[in-house]
This record gives sequence, structure tokens and C-alpha cells, in this order.
Amino acid sequence: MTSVIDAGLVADQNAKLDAQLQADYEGLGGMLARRGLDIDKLTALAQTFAVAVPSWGAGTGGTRFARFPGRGEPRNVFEKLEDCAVIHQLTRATPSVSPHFPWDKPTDASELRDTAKALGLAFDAVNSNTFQDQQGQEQSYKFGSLTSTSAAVRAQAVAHNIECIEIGRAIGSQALTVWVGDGANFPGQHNLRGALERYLDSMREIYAALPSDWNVFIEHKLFEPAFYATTIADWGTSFACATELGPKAKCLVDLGHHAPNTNIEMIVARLAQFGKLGGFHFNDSKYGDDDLDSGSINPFQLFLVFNELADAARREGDAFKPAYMLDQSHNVTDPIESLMSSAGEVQRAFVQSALVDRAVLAGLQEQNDVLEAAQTLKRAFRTDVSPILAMARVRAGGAADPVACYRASGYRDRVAGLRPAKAGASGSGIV
Ligand code: LRH
Ligand code: MN
Ligand code: MN
Repeated sequence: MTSVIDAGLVADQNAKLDAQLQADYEGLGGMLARRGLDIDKLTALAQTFAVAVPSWGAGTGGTRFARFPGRGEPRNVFEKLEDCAVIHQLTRATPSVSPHFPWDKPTDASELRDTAKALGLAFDAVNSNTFQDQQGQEQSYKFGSLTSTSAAVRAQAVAHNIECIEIGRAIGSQALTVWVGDGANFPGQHNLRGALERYLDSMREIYAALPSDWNVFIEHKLFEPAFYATTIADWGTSFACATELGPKAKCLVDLGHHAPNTNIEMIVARLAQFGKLGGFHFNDSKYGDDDLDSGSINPFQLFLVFNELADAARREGDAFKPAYMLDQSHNVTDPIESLMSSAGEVQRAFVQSALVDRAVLAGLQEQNDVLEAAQTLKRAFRTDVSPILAMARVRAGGAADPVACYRASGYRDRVAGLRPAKAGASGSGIV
């Protein structure tokens, strides 16, 4: 595996933090031991955690309103992979990348697969894009894609999804994520039922093209760009469609795609209970689909999601393997730093959820000891597991402090010299 950041520099940076980390680790280990928990087991557990990086998160596409180009932005999928390799090298928690087509469409899929492999990366779910018109495209998605009233538009959108499956196959992916912006901006624009019927007809064709070991993830989103009635607006519609399509169809929960205050952990529990939890797009939000870094606004919600995942894993065993992916994009931080930070925050919630003694919690719930049950979760959430996360990284060859190490490496300066700045323009096309 090629190390993009000099391994000697990582070792030097870690050495500087070693004494401090050992002391913090011992202190936390003692505290956890008093709670009956073995810190080394938790560190080993932390090392099993993996979350995929969204290729589009490596750019500073930013907001829907403007582009403020970042220094050294990747100009193509190969440069995005290089940035993703940095993220994985330092965090050891992001061994795969989720590409988006046609943004990342390769001229040679095997070259893409081999480049990723050489960088120590694999591919997670591939994403299709029928929410945007591409240059030279025959039919426009202005009035919808898979739900369009035009058979020609639907056929084009279906063909694009099938092409995504073909590219995905060639690069070793095993899932297709379908998010469509289709919907209505005005009452009366759509026949609400008719649009969903057309969606299902289109999805049946895509489903039929899935290889036997593939899944299709249906990603719901409450609103935007459709502001009156989005066709796949909620987990209920997503669940109904996934059920209608068959066992390879599952639901994908993007944390930012719900109304404020929605109980997302309960959605997670419901989907897991009925075998339809396909995966996640982790991010955070205050208002809508804000695409902020994971854990930056509501870390307790993230913990509660992982609390449900831990419960589901205990019930379902090894068969329970939802796909973990990040989905974030904004333009006020260095995307590599933000993605490293998000991966760490999701991993933190995963480790914190393992601090909950599920048998004890079940007993408290049985006895209706509400206060102690709530405190059990709070105690886990309040525990600062940072030394476990740092030790997990160091033991796996990563960085004790990924952001500090990345800054010390001068990677951004180096790529800024190699990758000319893109002009700022309005409308990034990132949704
Ligand atoms: C839609 C979405 C979906 C897209 C990505 C770019 O808002 O979350 O996952 O593919 O953004
Ligand atoms: Mn998403
Ligand atoms: Mn989104």
C-alpha cells in the first residue's frame, strides 16, 4: 500500500504525543475497569469500525449558492482518491470510498479499481445522479427522472442507474444508492400516487439489473429540491418501496434528510426490526440537509443512533451489517480535516454505545426504572473515549491526532502547487 503521507512523519508526530496518550489511556482504563469494562477490548472493537468517505466530500463544492474554491481541490476522481487515502492513512477508519457518477465516471474502470487498491482503498456503494442534467444529455430531468411523466426521460434515468451498476461491478462495489430529487413544487403539479407508481416501475427495471450479491439503497429526503411533495420523502415511503421491490432493496438513512426534531434513532430501530436498514449517510444538521460534519451539532443523537445499532447487532448477529458512509459538503474547512473529524466522531459514538451494559439496561427497562435507564445512556455518552480512539489509530499505524499530523505534513500546500485553483462560480451543483 502506498503511504501518501510520509510514515516517518506520522511516527514522529505520534512519538511527541506518546507519553500524554499513555497516561490518558491508563487513566481512562482504570475508570472503565471500575465499571467492569476492559479498555483494550474496547480499543480492539474501535479498530473494527469503518465508514466510507463520499468522493464528493473531498472537494469544496460547498453550498448550493456559491463556490469558494479551496486550495488544492482534487480535479478528478484519482485526485479525490489520493485525498481519501490520506484520510484513511491517518484515521485508519475509512478504508472505502463511495463514488458518485457521472461526477467520478472513469474512462477505464479497471484503472480506477487498481489505483484505489494501490492506495489501500476499496469502493463502497456507488451513487447515481439523475438530479442534475449533464452536458450532452438528451432528455432533461427538470421535471423529474425516475418518476417523469415522459417514458423517454424515465428510460434515460434507468439506463444511467444500470450503467452505474456496471461501473460499480468493475470497481468491486456491491451496492447502488439511489437518491432522486423528484417531486412537486406546487400542489397539483403531480398526481402524488401516479408519480410513486412510475418511480416503482423504473426501480423495478434497475432492481432487475442488480447482480445477485448486490443491494440497492433507497435514500429518502423530506424536501429540496422539491418543496411541496418529494416522491421519496420519508422512511415510510422508502420502506414501502424497498418491500415492494424485494430483498435486495433496503433503506438508506441520511441524518440530514428529516424534519428538525425527528426521532431518527427510532427510524433506525424500526428499519432494523424489519430487516430493511441498508445503510447511512452520516452528517449533522441544525435545520435541514445542512451536510455539516458528523457530531458537530447533535452528538447525542448520533450516540442514540449507535445505541440502536448496538441493540440491533446484539439481536441480529453477524448478518446485521448496514453500510456506513459519510455525506457532507461545505466550504469553510479543509475537507480532509472535516472528513477525518467526522469519521472520528462516528467512531466515537460507536465506541460509546459499547459502554452500555445491555443486560443492565434491559433490566432497568423491565423494572420501569426510568431515571436509571436514562442515566445509563448518559453515563456512556458522557465518557470521553478519545484515548481509546487515539490508541486504536496508533496501534493500526495511523495518527494519534490526525488533524495535527495532517497539518504538519504540509499535504495541502503540496497539492495546492500541483492542482491549479478552480474558478469560483455560483451554483456548485452539490446537493
Ligand atoms: C442528496 C444527497 C444524496 C446525494 C448527495 C450528493 O441531498 O444527500 O446522497 O447523492 O446528497
Ligand atoms: Mn445523502
Ligand atoms: Mn443530502
